[in-house]
Amino acid sequence: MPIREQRRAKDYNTAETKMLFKRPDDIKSSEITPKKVYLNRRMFMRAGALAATTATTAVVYRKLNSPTSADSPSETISNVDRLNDEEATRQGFKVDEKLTAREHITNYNNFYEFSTNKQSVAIEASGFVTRPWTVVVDGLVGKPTTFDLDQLLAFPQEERVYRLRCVEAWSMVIPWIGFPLSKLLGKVEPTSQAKYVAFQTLHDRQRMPNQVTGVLDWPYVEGLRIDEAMHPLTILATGLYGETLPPQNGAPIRLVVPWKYGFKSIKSIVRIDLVSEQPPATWNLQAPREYGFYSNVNPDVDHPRWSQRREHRIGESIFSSQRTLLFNGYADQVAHLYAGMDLRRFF
Ligand SMILES: Nc1nc2c(c(=O)[nH]1)N[C@H]1C(S)=C(S)[C@@H](COP(=O)(O)O)O[C@H]1N2
Ligand SMILES: [Mo]
Repeated sequence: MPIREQRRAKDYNTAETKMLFKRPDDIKSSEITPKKVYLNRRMFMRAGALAATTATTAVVYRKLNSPTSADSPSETISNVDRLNDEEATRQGFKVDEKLTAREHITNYNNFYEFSTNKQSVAIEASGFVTRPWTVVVDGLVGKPTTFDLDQLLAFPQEERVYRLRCVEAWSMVIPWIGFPLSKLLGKVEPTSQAKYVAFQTLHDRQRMPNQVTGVLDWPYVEGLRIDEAMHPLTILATGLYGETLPPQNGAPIRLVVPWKYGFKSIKSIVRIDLVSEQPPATWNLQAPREYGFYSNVNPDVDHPRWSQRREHRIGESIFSSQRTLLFNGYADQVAHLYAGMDLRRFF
């Protein structure tokens, strides 16, 4: 048996398979990839823009015969609140666009703690153990609290269908499950000095093997202004396609801020601090000229090395692209947060 097959078989045998939740009714089973299906092809190759190595805007695809991606066992999520479509669309909670297939969402990932190769993240992360897990919420709050996973899953879970726009000019449409970050912050009672929220990913070289490299400063950190953090579109995601998050998508809990470039949506969070000053953010520290703290999706602000005017929707024809929208299409909901700010200066 090839070594990778062995490893996957082992991971499946030891992983939890407890059925926690039920799949939402409105997701057709045909859209859901059966568990334990391995893709026999490499899906997409794109120059690693974030890796700061290559900077081509050409999208290059290759088909290979060797299996390069894996799916991981996950649990179904039940008791998911769903708004009626009209209200959900008005609030930006549900975009009326074709969902990206689950196999793409779970096999084309940026998660540098496991690999800088998008097609390898799923395999490298497949044995990632996410129970027990705690998120410490601390800092300028009245009630510092450590939440375990069951407490986080006890927040009423909602479905959100959001666009995800990576700074590398590709995008997806993802049906997340999660809950507003504002609900969590409400529990800890931020003080009036709290102006920003700082987030931290797990730092554990044993469990996140690529943290032995210096490709980024670990742990991965991110931040939001408090009004951004409290915005109803900002969620902590616990699942996608009706099931708990696969490791490669940031299990067991990650941030999703749909009007910002994907790197703001920090994965596998263990710590959230309410702070008074703008907190550090990994890609901003890495290359401040290229990745701003705000990083709102903006087709008019080019990356220094490529245009942000258009994006390739993963799963669509390899030759197709579409216009990128200001605030990733969420301007009606969020533009007011930046009234009076020069969007070119605060990029
Ligand atoms: N901890 C951590 N969070 C991360 C990243 C990462 O490398 N490490 N990559 C970011 C980037 S660049 C993107 S585009 C999204 C990708 O999320 P997805 O793999 O679920 O699509 O995760 C973001 N969150
Ligand atoms: Mo990204």
